[in-house]
Amino acid sequence: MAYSNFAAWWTNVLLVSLTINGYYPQPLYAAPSTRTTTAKPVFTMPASADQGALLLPNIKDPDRVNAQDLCPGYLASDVKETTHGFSARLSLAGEACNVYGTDVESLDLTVEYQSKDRLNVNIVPTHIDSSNRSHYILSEDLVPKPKPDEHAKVTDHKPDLDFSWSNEPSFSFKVTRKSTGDVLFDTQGTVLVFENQFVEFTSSLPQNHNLYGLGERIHGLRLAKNFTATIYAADVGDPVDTNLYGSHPFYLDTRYFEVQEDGELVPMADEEHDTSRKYVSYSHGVFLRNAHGHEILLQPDSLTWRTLGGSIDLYFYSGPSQPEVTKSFQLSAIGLPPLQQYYTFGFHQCRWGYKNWAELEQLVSDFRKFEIPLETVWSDIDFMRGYRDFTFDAVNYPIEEGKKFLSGLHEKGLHWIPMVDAAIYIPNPEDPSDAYATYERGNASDVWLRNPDGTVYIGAVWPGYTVFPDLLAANAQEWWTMELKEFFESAPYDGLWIDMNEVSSFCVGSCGSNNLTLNPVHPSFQLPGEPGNVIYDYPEGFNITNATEAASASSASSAQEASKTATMPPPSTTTSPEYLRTTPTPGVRNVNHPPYVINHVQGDLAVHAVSPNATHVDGTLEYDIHNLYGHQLINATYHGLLSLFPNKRPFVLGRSTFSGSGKWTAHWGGDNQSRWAYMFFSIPQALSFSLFGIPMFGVDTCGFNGNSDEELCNRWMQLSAFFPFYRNHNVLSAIPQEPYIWSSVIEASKKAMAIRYALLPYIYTLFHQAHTIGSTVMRALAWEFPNDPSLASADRQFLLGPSLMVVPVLQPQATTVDGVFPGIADGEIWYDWYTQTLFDAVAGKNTTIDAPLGHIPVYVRGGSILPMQEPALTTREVRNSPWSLLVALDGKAKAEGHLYVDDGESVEPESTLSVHFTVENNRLHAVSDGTYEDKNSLDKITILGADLGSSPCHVVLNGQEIPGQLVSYNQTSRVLAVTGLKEFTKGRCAWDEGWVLKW
Ligand code: MIG
Repeated sequence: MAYSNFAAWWTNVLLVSLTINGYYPQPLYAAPSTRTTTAKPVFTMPASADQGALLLPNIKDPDRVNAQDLCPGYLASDVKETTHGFSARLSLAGEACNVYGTDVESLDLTVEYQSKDRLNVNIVPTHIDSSNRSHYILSEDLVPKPKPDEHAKVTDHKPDLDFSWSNEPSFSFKVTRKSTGDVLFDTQGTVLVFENQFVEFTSSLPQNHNLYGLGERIHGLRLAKNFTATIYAADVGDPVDTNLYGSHPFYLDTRYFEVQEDGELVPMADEEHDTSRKYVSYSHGVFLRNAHGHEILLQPDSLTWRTLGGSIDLYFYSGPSQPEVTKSFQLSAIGLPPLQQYYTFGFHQCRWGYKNWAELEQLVSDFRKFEIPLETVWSDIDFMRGYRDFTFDAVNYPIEEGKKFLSGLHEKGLHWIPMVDAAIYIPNPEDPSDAYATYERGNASDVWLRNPDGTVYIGAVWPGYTVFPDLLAANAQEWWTMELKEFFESAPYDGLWIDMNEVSSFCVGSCGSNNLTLNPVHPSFQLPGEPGNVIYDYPEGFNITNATEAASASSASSAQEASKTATMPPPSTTTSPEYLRTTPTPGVRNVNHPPYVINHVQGDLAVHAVSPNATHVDGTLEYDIHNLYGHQLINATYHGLLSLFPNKRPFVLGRSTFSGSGKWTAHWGGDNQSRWAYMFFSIPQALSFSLFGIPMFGVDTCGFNGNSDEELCNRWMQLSAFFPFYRNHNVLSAIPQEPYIWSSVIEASKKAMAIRYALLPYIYTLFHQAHTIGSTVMRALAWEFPNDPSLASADRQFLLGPSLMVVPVLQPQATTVDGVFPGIADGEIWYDWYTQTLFDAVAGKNTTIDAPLGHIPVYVRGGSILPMQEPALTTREVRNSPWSLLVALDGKAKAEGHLYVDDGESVEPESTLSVHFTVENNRLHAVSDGTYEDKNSLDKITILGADLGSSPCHVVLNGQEIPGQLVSYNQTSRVLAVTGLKEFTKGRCAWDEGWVLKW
C-alpha cells in the first residue's frame, strides 16, 4: 500500500469499527444519577447544562454565503519605504459587505524583511478603539512578535524571499522564492476580507502540495488535500481530523523539483516519481500569529485562512530545508525547548484510578519484582479530596502516609508527578466544612475570570462548580506560585501534570452562579465505571486473539447500549433542525455566537469550555484568547516552579498548548483509544509536535479510552520506548495495562526499554541540541532525506535523531512489517540493531522485515557514533554505569557522533561536557571539551561494518595495544568489538581527556 493512503485507510478501519462497537470517542452522556459515595445525595447536573445552540458549521452549510462573491477587497496606497521594507494603507475598495462581521474601512500593511530567511506581512486595522472592544489584536505580552534582526536592512542580508503586490483588480500579494523563482504564496484572484469577527485570505498552492502542521490533530503526517483544519482548543477524546487541545497555526510546505540535465528545476508533475530521475526539495514555513478560533480550508490547489478576529500577522520562513525552517521558527517566534531533567527520559507509569498510596507502593514493588524499569509514578485526580487541586483525600491518600511513600520512592531514585486541573472548586457557602484554602486565597487575591457584568464566572468541572484562574490578573502568578509551594510542602513532587487547561468546563456559561448551595455536584455524564457506563471496548483483532472474552464483552455491551436507548428521551418530531444563525450588528461583536460558524468539534464555542464572553481583568474576552488559556497556565506553572526551585529544570506536562508552549512544557497526545489506529496516529502526532517546537512528546501507551489487550500493549510498549516521553496511562475502570500484566508484554517491554535506557546518553544529547540549536528529536523520513519524493507522506516509521530508524508493526496479527530504507540509492547504509549487520534492502522499495510479536525493528544509520551506557532499572543507575560506543561505519568507512553530559537537572549547569567523535582511516578520535566530571570509565566499543580482511587485528588505544582476548572480529558480520576496556584503562574516566583508538 502506498504511504499516502495509510492514514486514510486507518481512518476507515477506525470509523467502521467505531460504528460496529457503537462507541464514539467522546464522553457518554447518560441520564442524571446520584453519587452514593457520600452520605448526602449529590446533585447531578442535567445533561442540558452542557448543551449549546444548534449550529451548522459554515463549511457544511449548503446556504452559506461566500465572502469572495460579495466583498470588495482593498486598494493599497500611500506606500512608504521603511528600515526593513515598506508600509502602505489599505482602503476598502467598495461598499462594505459585512458578511460575517463589520468590515474594517482602513488597514495598515507593513512588510518587513526581518532576516535573510524571514519575511513578515502584517495587516492591522488603522484605528482600533480598544474601549468598545470591537477588535482585538494579539498582545505581544502574551505571544511575542518576531522582530527584525538588528541592522537587518533588505539590501544587507539579501533575503531569498521576495514580496510583491498588486491593486489589479484589488489588493493582492505574492511571496516568491528568489533562488528558484517559485511562488510560495499568492493571493491574486481573491479578495482580502477583513471584518471585526471574520478575516479571510486565500493563497493558491501547487497541485501536489505537501503541507504539514496546522494542529493539534489526529491525522496523517501530510495534511489531506480536501480538508478543513479547525484550530480551537477543545477538551475532547481525540477524534480523528477534528480540532483538539492545542493550537498551532503553523505549516511546513515542501516542494519537490525534478533536476534536469542542465541543472534546471522543474516542479514535480505528479506523485508518480521516477526512481531513475533526480529530485530536490525546497521547504518553507508559514506562521499566522493569531490566537482566535480559526479554520484553514485546504483544497487541491489553494489554502484559505479564516479567523474569528485579530490581525493578519504572517511569517514566512524560507528554509530551504525543514531543519532550517524549524530552527528559524523556534529562534525567532516560539522559543527553544528547555533541556529536560535527565530522569524524565525514564519510563513513566500512570493510570486514572489508582486507589490509594498502598496501591502505588504495590506498583513500585511489582515493577521491581518483574525487573521492569520504572522511573516515575504518576497520580491522576484520584488522590485529591473531592477532586480539588492541591488537596489529599484523607482516607485513601492521607498526607502523612504520602510523605513516607514519597521519601521511600525518592530513596530508590524514583519520582512522583501529580495532576493539577485548571479549574478551582468554589465551596458551598452554606456548608462551613466545605471551605477550601486554595479558593479562599485566590479569591482574596482577586484572580478569577468574570462575567461581563463583573460577577465571578462559575463553571463546572470534576469537583463540582468551579472558578477559573485569570492568568492576566496582577496577582495570579504570585497566588499560583504560593499554591505550588504549599502543595510541595505537603507532598514533594518532581514535576506537574496540567490537565483540563483548554480551559474545560462541563456546562455552558456561568452555570454555577445561582447554584452554589448545591455544591459539590456531579457532572452531567457518568464517569467510566459508574453504573451503566462499563467499558466493553477492546482493540481491533481482540475477537480473534481472545475470542471467548470478546464474545461476552460484545453481548454485555449491546445490553448496555439497549438499556441506554431505553432511558433516552424519544427523538424530537421535527424533521429539519432549527439551526441558530446570527447576522452582524454594525460595530458590535457577537462573541458567543459569531456569524461565521467554525467547524468546531463541540459545535457551540461555549460547550465543554469556558464561554467566550468570560472576561479577563483588563477586559479581554475569552473569545479573543481562548486558545491561549492552556499556554498561560503552563507558563504560570513553569515560572512558578522556577521561582521556587531556581536551579531545577521545571518539568511540566501540559494538555492544551499554543505556539511557544514548547519552551516550558512537555505534551502528551491526550485521550486516545486502546486501538491499533491510535498507535499508528501517535507517530504523525509526534512528528507534528516536532514542527511545533514541543519535542518532549509521547502518547498514552497501550491506549487510554477502552480496554487494551496483550498484543496491542506489547507492540505499543515497544514503539513508545523510542518516543521522547514514555508513559503508560489508562482511563478509570478499564482493565489494568501495566507492562507486567501480560507475560509477553513483560518481555517485550524489557527488551525495548533496555535499548532505550542504553541509549539515554544519545537521547539526552539530542535534547541538548534541540535546546541549543532547535533541531528536532523525532524526525520524519522526508526531513532527513529531503530529495526523495516518495517519502513525502511517510509516517509509519520515523527516525530518533539522525541515527536511529524505527519500523514498528502497526497492525494486529502481523508477524512482518514493510519498511523503506531511505538513501540507499545514494550510498546510505543501514545496520540491523539486533544482528549488528548490514541490512540488505532494496532502494526505493518496501522491504518485508520479520517482526514477530515482541520484536521492534530498529536500524542504525551508517556514519553514526552512538554514545551509550548500561541499561538499568533507573536512569540514576544508567548515569553511574560504564560507557560504550556503537560505531556504525558508512560506505566510506567514516562516522561521526556527539555526546553532551551535565548534572541532569540544573537550569544553568556550572559545568558541562561535550565529546565529539569521528572515525576516519580506521581511527576513532574522541575529543572532549568542558569541565563536567563524569566518573564512569569506558568499557566497550563496537564497530559495525569494519573491513579488516583476514589480517590478524591489532587494536591500539592511545598507543597501547589492547590484549587480543579483549578484541573480537567477525569477518562475515564485520563486527569489531573491544570489551573489558574498564580494566584495561584501570578505571580511568572515559572523557577526562581525548583519545584515539586505532585498528
Ligand atoms: O476528562 O483526570 O486527558 O489523562 O486521566 C478526563 C482524568 C480528565 C483527562 C486527561 C486524562 C486524565 C483524565 N482527564
